[in-house]
Amino acid sequence: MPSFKVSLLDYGAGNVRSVRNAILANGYEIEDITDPAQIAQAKAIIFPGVGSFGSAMRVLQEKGFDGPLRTYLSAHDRPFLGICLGMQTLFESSDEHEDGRPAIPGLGVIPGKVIKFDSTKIAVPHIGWNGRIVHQESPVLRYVADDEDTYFVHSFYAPVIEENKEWILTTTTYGDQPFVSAIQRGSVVATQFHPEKSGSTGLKVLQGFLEVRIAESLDADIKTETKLTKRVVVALDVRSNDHGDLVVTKGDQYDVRENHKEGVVEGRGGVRNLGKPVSLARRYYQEGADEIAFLNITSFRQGVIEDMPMLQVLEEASKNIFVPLTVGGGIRSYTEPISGRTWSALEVASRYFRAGADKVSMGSDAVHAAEAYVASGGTKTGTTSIEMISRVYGVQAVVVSIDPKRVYIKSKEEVDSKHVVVELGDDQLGPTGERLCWYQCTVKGGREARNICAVTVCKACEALGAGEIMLNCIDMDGQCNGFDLSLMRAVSRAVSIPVIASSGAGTPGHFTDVFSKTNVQAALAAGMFHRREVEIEDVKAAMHAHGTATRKSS
Ligand code: 1PR
Repeated sequence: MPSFKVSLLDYGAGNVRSVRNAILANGYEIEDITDPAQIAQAKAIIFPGVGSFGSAMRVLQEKGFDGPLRTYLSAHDRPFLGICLGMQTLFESSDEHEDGRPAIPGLGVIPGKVIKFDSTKIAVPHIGWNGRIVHQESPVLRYVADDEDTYFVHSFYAPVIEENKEWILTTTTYGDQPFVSAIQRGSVVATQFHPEKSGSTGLKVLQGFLEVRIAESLDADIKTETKLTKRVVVALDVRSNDHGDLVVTKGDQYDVRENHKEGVVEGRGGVRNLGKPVSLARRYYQEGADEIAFLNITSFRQGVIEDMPMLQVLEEASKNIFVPLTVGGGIRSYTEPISGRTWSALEVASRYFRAGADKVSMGSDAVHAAEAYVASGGTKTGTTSIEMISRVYGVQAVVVSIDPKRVYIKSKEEVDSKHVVVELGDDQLGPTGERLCWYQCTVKGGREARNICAVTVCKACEALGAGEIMLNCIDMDGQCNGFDLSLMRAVSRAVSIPVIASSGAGTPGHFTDVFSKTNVQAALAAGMFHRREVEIEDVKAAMHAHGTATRKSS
């Protein structure tokens, strides 16, 4: 049993539950730093930065943590692990400011300024599993093989410059941009990637850190490149069945009821039950899923805060699933019918982040926000859920999940000129041979169609501060005929944030298709994995054989 407790610097801005769980999984106890005086006494500090650089530094200053931290870090001989923003705050400054507030300098331990990736060249944020080039012999990485990927999610990065070379432990390449992905000097370590979200690889990094010894620092020497892998995401559509049990279900074009007579409700079959959310998610983590999404598909019927089971699902799942968890369904402002108490979308999201979610995904609310944004000629009010949540938790924490369906047309003139019309492939023609369609957005789980197209919604949501698009397609959902490549192409060309292709996967080849024929960064499947028709390792093997970068599951 380790002889010391790990001191966790949790300044209350987001999900540090996973970091806690990862420390516990390594067999260490945790002590929270709530008073600046604890910093000097700490045996090892872990600082998981969450939110934006400006807000993190402001909170550190307000709580009086910044001075003691600088002292703790100054001799490089006290164990410290900064994670993500916790690494960036070690630099002198950042281009990431809080809206309307003056720039705040960083802790200034490492020379250099943190800057933003160029979204005209690559999708921003950099989200997903990528490798690293090791520049120092370090005990922190002693249990990790060179080809094991780790999970990144960030829009800003620390460039490699002459002045910080002696700090560099690893670098990583995104597009053709190398950046600092980990630093170490003595016992001070920090990673741009998230060990707590990097599966068993991340747990081994934590283990290495907690056993840290002083490493020799070497000059950085950039030799080669790493590659962001394409992610395989599993979605669990969750709802109560007719007996009130929370189950993972799966629809055909969003209809989740069996067609047979057993358990008939209102003349229709019962809700398909494909398993329990937490145990199924655990299975997918162990089998190598790069990310897991829980979608509460009936949340429009009830408030999410009343929906305690989903919060419990997140709490349980995050105990031993160390890859990113997204939760969607009902992320919007909400008034409780009996008490009249109103929850803002930000408060709802905060509950989920505290329960263990890394990202929240918004469906209906995002479509309504996009409609208002377009109607106002592109004015941001600062009050939409997307804006409020991304301001506090960062754009990378805000996913927009939309549910479009095709509207076939014979010619562009038939349709409002504001809709983006897409040409269909020969195998995708409409019922009477239509070669064109527009993708109409829906809300309430596909029940209500809106007069706005998917491309417009995605562009508007990006402008409002969404960091990623989960792009479903009702026509393809559950059909196992492959992703809607026309839709994926149209949206991934129109936005510069990452797109997750969803709906329709039935074979490993569907993944290699969508990755080779469109610019999406991730692809999601549900039914084929739930029914065990295809295993995650089959998908990854096909991607590997096809030359698509994929994370080796460790
Ligand atoms: O509108 O913010 O409350 O969010 C509701 C969320 O629930 C949205 O993300 C919406 O997509 C989802 N949702 C609502 N109703 C359904 C339904 O199926 N009846 N599920 C639903 C959407 C889409 C994917 C599905 C893929 C892959 N499901 O999650 O898993 O299509 O399936 P496949 O691989 O089997 O083809 P809000």
